[in-house]
Amino acid sequence: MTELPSSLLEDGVNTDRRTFLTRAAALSLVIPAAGGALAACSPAGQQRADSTKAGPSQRGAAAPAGARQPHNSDSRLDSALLKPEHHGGTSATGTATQGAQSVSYRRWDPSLPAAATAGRVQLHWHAREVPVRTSDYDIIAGWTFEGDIPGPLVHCRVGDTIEFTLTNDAEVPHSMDFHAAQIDPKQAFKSVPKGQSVTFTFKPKYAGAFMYHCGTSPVLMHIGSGMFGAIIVSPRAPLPAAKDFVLIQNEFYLADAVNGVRASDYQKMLSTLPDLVCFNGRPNQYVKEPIHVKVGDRVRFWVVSAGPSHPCNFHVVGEQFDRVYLGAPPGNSITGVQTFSVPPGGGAIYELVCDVPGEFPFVNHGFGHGQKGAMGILVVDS
Ligand SMILES: [Cu+2]
Repeated sequence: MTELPSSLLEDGVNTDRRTFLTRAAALSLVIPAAGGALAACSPAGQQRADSTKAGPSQRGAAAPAGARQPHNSDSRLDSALLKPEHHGGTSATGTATQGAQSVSYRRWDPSLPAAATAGRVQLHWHAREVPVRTSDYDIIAGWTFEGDIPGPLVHCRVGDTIEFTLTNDAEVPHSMDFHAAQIDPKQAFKSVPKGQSVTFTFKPKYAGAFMYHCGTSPVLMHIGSGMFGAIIVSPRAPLPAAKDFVLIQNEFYLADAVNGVRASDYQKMLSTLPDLVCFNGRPNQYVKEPIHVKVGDRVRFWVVSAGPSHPCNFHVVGEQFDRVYLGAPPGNSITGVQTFSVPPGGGAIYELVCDVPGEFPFVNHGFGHGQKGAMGILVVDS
């Protein structure tokens, strides 16, 4: 077993890479869970648990005069979740905490699926509030597209027609904002209440790795609770053959567990000090189950930082990027890159050629965030 470079180790101790990373993840996860068990027995914990029963009329109550009001393109549907009496300002709404114990862990496949070939992509997604298991330790009260965090991966080509419908199954109003679209946001990205739908069509003008997210105000709360994903737009002329992977970084800001579920906490989101930072919604998932390629492969990472607030300073230990596309590929590239940052709400494409076998950690080189789960391992088999 190869060793983790000393720069990634505690005090330079020779610790097995995966053991160390897994242990580091466990330390940050187990302790809050224990705190949550205590909170669940306390009056405060009880109040939080009971708050999931609040009805729509309570959530829609008017704010006191003079209170700062969030708003978006349809401010009548803003989520009134910021007041402590409404779910403690957390994502523990509606069905987000129901049936949590039966939710199993699933590795999020980072492989880029083949692009749609018909020139037309029809998507009908549902906004759903459901528990999502992100590790052995945590079940998160998720606000989701299609029941997972991140939402479904979309792969199309420049000029394809994307016909999109969002139906809201959830208690809270939700919406969809595709960064790959050029469209009137007031119409297309409007919030829809439970049981209603919004439909719009667009043609991606540029290739790239684009974020999508719920745009309902406060956007911080909706992205932070899990409503984000990626649409990968390939150029019409194919890029060089490669093993293509998608990494979507996000932060989780979590309250202590109540009945085994951790809700996303809006006040913590405002502090911008996350509990977890993940690639594809699960901390350290590609440390536990690495990505495998072969010597000689060209590897292309399509990286999106969903935030809601932090960049991804993407780096592969023991490698250099032959090319980083800052904008639409195949143009806009720089060569010989060690680390390059993706801003929250942005995307970039990283290419490397695997010249030698080995285990190559890919990390957020902002290690305060890498250590919270934004790490994985690329195994290059001979
Ligand atoms: Cu939403």
